[in-house]
Amino acid sequence: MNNRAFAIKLGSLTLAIAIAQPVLAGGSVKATTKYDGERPRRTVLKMDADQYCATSNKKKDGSPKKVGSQEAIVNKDGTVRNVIVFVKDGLGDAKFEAPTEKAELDQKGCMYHPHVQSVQTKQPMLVKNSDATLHNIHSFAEKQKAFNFAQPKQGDEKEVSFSRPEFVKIKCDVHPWMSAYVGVFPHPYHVVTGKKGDCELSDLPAGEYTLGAWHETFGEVEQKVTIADGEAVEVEFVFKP
Ligand SMILES: [Cu+2]
Repeated sequence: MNNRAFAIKLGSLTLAIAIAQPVLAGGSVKATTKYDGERPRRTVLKMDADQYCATSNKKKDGSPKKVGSQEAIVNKDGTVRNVIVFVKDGLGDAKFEAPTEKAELDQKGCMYHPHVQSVQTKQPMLVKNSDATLHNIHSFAEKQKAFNFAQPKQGDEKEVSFSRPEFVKIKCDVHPWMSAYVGVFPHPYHVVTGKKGDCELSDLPAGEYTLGAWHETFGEVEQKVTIADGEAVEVEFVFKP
């Protein structure tokens, strides 16, 4: 090992320790979400208005793939996908630097991917067009300047960001079935439920918090939790019809 390699190794070792410390001290919240009502039916989206879209979603064997509506996906066991779980109150005046890691909003098969995501204020988000058809990305922001631009070509990319906390709806002006949501937060404690309707907030400093759970159709519920150092707390959010 030459001196340079040794110095780098030492440097990264120091960095690893510095990052690991708050993780060890932090607590976590495992959240599950439930919808306490009749399971909504998903409808098949009709994309016939644009022939490219109508034929762009295919199964592995090349046959046409049906795409279901996404505004209310409740699993058989009542758990809910695409819920943003976040710290609503309890962080005091703490300020958090925006992550440089880019969030991504892809337009593929004339759908937004992901349908719901959460970012931090001023975090860059790359908007991509993976389709060989025109999309127009229109944000319906109310607490900040909205964006509205076209991406006519496959491979088009543009970076955007959000300056204020808000749940921002995004729609395509060309394809009315396309919608996405971006939850914007002034801190890093936010996460979206996955296929099983659960998620985990990690590295939370010990403290008392009000947590929120937001869903585009079912609205917002909240609850209070107290987290001790290193503690893993389990919470369940229930949306009422
Ligand atoms: Cu579109």
